[in-house]
Order: sequence, then C-alpha cells, then structure tokens
Amino acid sequence: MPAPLLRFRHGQNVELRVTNRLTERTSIHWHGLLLPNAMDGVPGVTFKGIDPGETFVYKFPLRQYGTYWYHSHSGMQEQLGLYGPLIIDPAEPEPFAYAREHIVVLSDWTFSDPMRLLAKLKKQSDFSNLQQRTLGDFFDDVSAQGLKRAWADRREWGKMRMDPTDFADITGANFTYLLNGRPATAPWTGTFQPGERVRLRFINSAATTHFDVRIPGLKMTVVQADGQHVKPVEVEEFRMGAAETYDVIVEPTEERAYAIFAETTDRSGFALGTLAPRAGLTAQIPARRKRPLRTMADMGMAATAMNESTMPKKAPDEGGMAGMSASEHAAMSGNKPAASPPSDMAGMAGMSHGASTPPVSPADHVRMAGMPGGSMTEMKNQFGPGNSMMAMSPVSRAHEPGTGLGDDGRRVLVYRDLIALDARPLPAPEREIIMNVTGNMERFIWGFDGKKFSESASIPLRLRERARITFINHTMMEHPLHLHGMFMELENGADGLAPLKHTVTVKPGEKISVLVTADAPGDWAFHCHLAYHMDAGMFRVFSVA
Ligand SMILES: [Cu+2]
Repeated sequence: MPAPLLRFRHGQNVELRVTNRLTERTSIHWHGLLLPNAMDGVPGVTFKGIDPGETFVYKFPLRQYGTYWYHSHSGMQEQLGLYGPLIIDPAEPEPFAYAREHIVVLSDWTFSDPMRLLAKLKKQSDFSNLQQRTLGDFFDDVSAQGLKRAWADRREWGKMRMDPTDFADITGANFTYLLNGRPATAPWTGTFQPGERVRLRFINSAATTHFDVRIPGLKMTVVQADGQHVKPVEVEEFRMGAAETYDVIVEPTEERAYAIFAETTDRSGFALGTLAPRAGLTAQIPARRKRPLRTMADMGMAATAMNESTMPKKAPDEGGMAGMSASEHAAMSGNKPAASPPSDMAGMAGMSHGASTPPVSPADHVRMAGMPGGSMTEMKNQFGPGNSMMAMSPVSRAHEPGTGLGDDGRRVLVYRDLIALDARPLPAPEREIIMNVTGNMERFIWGFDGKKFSESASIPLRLRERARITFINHTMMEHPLHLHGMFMELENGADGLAPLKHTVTVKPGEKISVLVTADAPGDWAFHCHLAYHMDAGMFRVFSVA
C-alpha cells in the first residue's frame, strides 16, 4: 500500500485492464475523473463488478488533469489497502512553477477485519473512543466554569446520547495512520534541495479519517484542490476530509529535516513523513494538541439561537451534587474513563439533581428523537428513527477551519479561501434539491432524509439541467460527500469563481450548497466517503437522463 502510481497525460485515451486475482468480487473506481458512466466502476450502479479471475477493461479519454486517486468500490476493500494515486499531467504548463514534486498519500490501517469493526460500531458506536471525558474532567470543568454550568453542560450532552469527544468512529485505538504506506515509526522521506520549490500532492485515501496537515517551519501555498486550480493561498495548516486532495507548494530553505505532520482530527494519532535534503535525517515530531470538544455550533446552533438573553436564567440547584449517594461519590472519585456506553455524561444525566425544574440550555433547541421533555423552541424530528437529532439553525461554516482548529494562531485553510482560477458562467439553477444529512449515532445508522440507501429511490436529474443541492447536516460529524461523474461547484461565497470539488466535507450542524450541471448521462453514485457511513446507508444514486 498504496497501490502503484498511475500517471497519464491530459488528452490521452487510456485503457486499463483490471484482472481480479482475489477470491471475491472487486471493482476499481477512478476517484474524481469525468468519464463515461460504464467506466465509473461502482458495483450495482454502473456495472456488476469484476468476478474472481475476470478481466474488466476500462477505456476512457482523459478530459482533465491534476491529482486524483483510485480505489476499490467493493465492500471494505479500500480499508484493506486497495487504493492508489492517479496523476494526470497537463498538456500545457500550469500557472505555477516548481522544481520537484512528491505524492503524499495519507491513509488509515487496521489489523482488525473492517467488517467486524463495522459490526462493532453498529453494536456500540463509541467502542473506539477511548477519549471520552472522565469524571476528573468534570471536576476540572467545575473549577473552570463553576458547578452549575459544568453540570448543565454534561446534562445536555448526556440527553443527546452524544459525546463531545466524538470526532471519529474509529480512532488511534484501532488504527495505524500511514503516509505513503508507512507508519510514523518508520516514516517515508521525500527529498529536496534547499531553496527549491517543492510541490506536494496530498491525497487523503483514508477509509474514515480526516487529517489536519502541517509542516512546522514551512508555509504551504495551496494551488489545487480536488485536482482543480485555485487562486494560490498561503496557509500553515489545512484540514483534509477523507477522499479530498490538495496540492501545495513549499519552499524549504534550511539544510534540515521537516516533519509532514498529519494529525487526526480527534488527536488520537497522526501520520508522519519527512522532507529532508537527504534520506536518513529525522525531523522533530511536533507535540500533539489537546483533544478538541464539540461545540454548540456543531449542534447546528447559529449564534442567534445561543443568545443568552433568550434563555431562562434558571439553573439546577446544587443539590444535585449534595444529593449523590456514597457509591456515586466513589465512582466519581475513581477518575476512570467510562467503561461502557452511554458515556459517563449520560450516566451523570441520569443522576438525581434534586427537585429543581430541568434547566433550559441551548442544547434544548436541538430536539432529540425519542427523548422526553424539550422546550418551546423544540423541533420535531422529521426523519424518523434513522435520525436522532435536528439542527435548528444550520448555517454555512465555509469560513471556519473546523472544530478544534484555528485557535492557536496558525493560518488555517477554510473553504471560503478556495477560489477557482478560471471564471465560468454560472447559469442559475433550474432545480433545488435539499439533502438532509442524517444519522442515528447510537444505532450507527447513516443516511439522507432519515433513510438508508436500501430505503431510498434514485434522484432524477434532466440531462444538462442545472441543480442546486443543499446539504443540511443534522449530525455532529463531518461528512465528506462525494459525487461521481460530475464536479460540484461549491457555493462558498466566491460567486462566479466557485471552486470545483468532487468531495465536499460538510461540517456538523452546517447548511451548505453546491451547483451541478448534469452533463453526464447515467446513474451516478453519491455518498459519504467515510467507508463505514457509506456502508451503513449514507449513499444515493443520481440518475441523469
Ligand atoms: Cu459520513
């Protein structure tokens, strides 16, 4: 891993003969490529898959250039290592110069059977989260915020059956993070001559991990996103959703080793590489940052909804603590991570806290399906048991770097920074489609509009029609939504210079839209690129005819 580099030139016609030497059916999907539908490689959507011993011939013209990748679209084969980089060189020079380049493939590896991991997620969605807040954290919060606030906060999280440390379904407890197939204990090295401009083609081939990437000591100039030119933007760090690609240019001037540090968004681990004048040098590994916590904005709470003045002033009295039994006190002083779900906070929520009226806090604006109580602002869950939470006032978060990022003074890339280099006429959309990104975390059901793929029908688009697709993420996780066959123009405020993306990472509680020109006939897959979410149902088909 990764699989061999495939490298072509823009304008070529390629023929790829894929022979299946496995004992199970397989497929190869060319991620981000515009190609005839029958060549897209999605079993059950564009072809039946490739049987053991069979050779499937992919044939298509290369209508674009840039950094892409390819991977199996069958079962969990991608998680098992069936992915590789695919680079298409331009026929004409690009609008930036560099002396050398390196391809940097990030991924996550597990020594467990991924299907067993998925089964475990369905049984206990937080099994891999060993970072749950402990009762010791609670007492830290008490000293920082006072008892009332700390108590109310925990109570709200508990009611949601959510944990503010939920950033990844599977964490460093079960994963080894790889950079070009190598673990951090034996990192890959890319070389440079001091003073050279070096292009790094980052590909996030992880099955279910988002990375925060930086190279301490170097600024990175982002020149392409998802293989498409963007106005160069200088950053110190960027977040990569699963399946996204970013091309950056760096200019190391010192005769020393630099660390390519790709920290997972939950901070449970990292992938590591080295940039050095020669092989054998070791870079200093940066300290890992504090585990972040989910915020009110992640619940789809816009600033207005959080206005303190709209909230009753009443808070629970402190009898809650005083009223605890001796065994509860003993449990709290144990200061151990919760051993089983629901999290320690859910446990706290269940404790008696006297006869006071339940407090109304911002979290009450987010209605939990099947939970009693609520407030005047309560919203009904419109999506049934496949969804457990409603974002009440979702807004675009294109100007935000992402939860847990951007608060340490570093300049972090945000989606708003992505401005296409070439203006395109942008006819108004003829059709509006709303896709509610939904989930039931506890049952590990993921889908759109509360429905899994198996419960859904395909979404029709007329050939050449312009559609706006608005994503409303009611869940508290990032979902890298990937459309096959056509680029999405991300409506990030760049007007006629909307960047083209094959994968748009939608933040928790966010509402953001894309425009699509349905210029490719056929049935096209659209799904969350987190393999476990896709498998659990976050998948649809767009039928262009
Ligand atoms: Cu997802």
